[in-house]
Amino acid sequence: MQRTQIKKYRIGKPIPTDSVVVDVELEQGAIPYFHTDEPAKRLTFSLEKEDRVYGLGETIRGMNKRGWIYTSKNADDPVHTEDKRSLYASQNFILITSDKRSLGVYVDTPGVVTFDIGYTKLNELRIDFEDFDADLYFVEGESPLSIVSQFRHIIGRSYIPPRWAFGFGQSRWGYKNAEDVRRVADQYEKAGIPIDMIYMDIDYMERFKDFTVDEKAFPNFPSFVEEMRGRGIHLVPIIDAGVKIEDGYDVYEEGVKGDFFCKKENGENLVAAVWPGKVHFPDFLKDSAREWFGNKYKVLLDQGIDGFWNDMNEPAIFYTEDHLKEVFEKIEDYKGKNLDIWSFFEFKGLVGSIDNNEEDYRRFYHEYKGQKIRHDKVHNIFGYNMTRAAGEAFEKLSPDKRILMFSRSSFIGAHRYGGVWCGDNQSWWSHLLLNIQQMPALSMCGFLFSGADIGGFGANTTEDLVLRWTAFGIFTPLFRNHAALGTREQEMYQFPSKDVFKHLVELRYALVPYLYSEFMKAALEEKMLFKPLAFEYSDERSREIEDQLLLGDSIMIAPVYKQNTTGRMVYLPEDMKLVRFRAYDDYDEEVLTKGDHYVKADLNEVLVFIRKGGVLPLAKPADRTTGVKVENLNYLCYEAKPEDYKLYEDDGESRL
Ligand code: MIG
Repeated sequence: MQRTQIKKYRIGKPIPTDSVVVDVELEQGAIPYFHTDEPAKRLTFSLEKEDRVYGLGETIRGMNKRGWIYTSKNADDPVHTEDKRSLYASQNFILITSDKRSLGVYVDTPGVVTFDIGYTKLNELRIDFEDFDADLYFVEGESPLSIVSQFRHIIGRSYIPPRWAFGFGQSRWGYKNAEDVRRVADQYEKAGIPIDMIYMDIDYMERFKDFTVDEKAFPNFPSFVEEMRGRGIHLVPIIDAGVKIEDGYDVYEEGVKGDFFCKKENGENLVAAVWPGKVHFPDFLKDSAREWFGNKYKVLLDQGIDGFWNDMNEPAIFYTEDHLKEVFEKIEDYKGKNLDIWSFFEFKGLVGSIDNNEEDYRRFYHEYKGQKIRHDKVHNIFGYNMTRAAGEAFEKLSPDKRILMFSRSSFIGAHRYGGVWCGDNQSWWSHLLLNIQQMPALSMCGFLFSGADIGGFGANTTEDLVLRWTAFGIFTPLFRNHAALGTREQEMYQFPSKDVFKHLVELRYALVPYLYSEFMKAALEEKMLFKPLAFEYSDERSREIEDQLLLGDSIMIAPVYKQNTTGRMVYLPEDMKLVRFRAYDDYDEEVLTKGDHYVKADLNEVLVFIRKGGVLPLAKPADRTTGVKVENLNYLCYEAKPEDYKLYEDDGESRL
């Protein structure tokens, strides 16, 4: 542990989060670097003009977080616009850096924290607390990368998925039965587009009950799972946080009997409503409940399932029984009255704010580490502990084989048990850019196995957006096309350019040896997988590049994220070799000099830049990742030899 230059300070009496797994001695004395304003529950840091601030994991806006205000308060909000302050995650790690200094700060508290990074005052970083209780970790180091790696060391090793999870996955909310799923597989096979996974959204369940399968829609489920496995396809079902209240439903009955659900002040189980109708929430913070819920995944593991995605775990609440009652009572008051404008707005707000209502998060309690704690105080670690429930259980239920797991809601610590997807984005070009910008911040916080819904989840997409998004998605570990119920169908085979999609996905499969190697190095050596240019190049221009990424040690990528363009400006911090791919075996190469270039990239082309000394191994693609071999690789090099590349290899499924 002593290789770290980490200092830990404490304010107040923080509720532990278990996000840090290495013992760091507590320092006494005043908090360094920041000015502490106890009555205001605020820490202040003066930013110099040159300082850039990175981090916060999955959130809105650019890579350099300066100039906005972000609140860690996990939210089920499907409209990820620039004006928002919170998304589904709380990943409270930031890095302040300039030529003169670099400092990492981790704010460890499950409570609400606001990072005002030059919002109120351009040159001030304020960290505001709802409760002034937190462990603060200050990480010094000579470079951003060394700071991140020290930080990653104290939060423990990132989750490692099975190698097949690096394949392509198709998803859509609305596949209703086995026939729908078969059709997806058939169409991908017909189009010759590789695929490893088909995701099952809430409709596979019997009336949205966790750990059930609708018998009518999926008769003899285990044999269907086997049938799909026979075709080389993994089915990946969704699990929601709420457990349906229904007599005779074993999960509900066990939960009541075992005292595993979240309770109201009066000791009764909270009644909320989500997709299943009325539900109780498992108290994932309570050890016994976490263990119980985790073991439930066995029901599906036993039927041949080996991957899951955890949803609605902020938790999202459509309404609570108690709040709904109050709303109806208040509505009675309005009835028959001549509403003035203000009462009208009040009335409208009453009904309009029923879901994910602030008050509701104060209506229930957890039993956490032997204490009764109101939900809002630990809200941000709820989803984390759902994923932890699964992750801890998988170690016992599947001691030999890795299980695919990723979650919507997260907090640092959850990165040890699963990855994340970036929630309900929209089919907007701006969200393709957002996806690019989220990746390095996720790497900083340990969430290596991550990605966003390719093509966009909400709203109707367009073919060119799906193409461009796929051309970026082939580089993200989680590579999944997913869309919302009611939106335009966006499976690749829905579009005329099936061949282009085929070439893109084949290129992904050709990249699997590289992606898997770099991913594993990032996990095992506590490195970043995606890096902003400025983390490796010290020139001024690199600091302002917000739409290019370093991926692993060999390459830089520059995705096209604007509509109606046939190329883009690319900044090269040093000479690099451009490889313009039309297919894994059809590309041209050209050395470009340091500086700005307008680089052509049509809808069927992908730009990869090999760095000096970089080696990019390419495999022969296959229909499934299992067919992608590491023998006879084609090595693309720039001022390097194939032998210079350290390929990481293992069986892709044993636990490490
Ligand atoms: O209220 O399960 O983010 O991926 O398709 C919506 C249905 C619930 C939200 C997830 C999305 C999923 C959807 N879910």
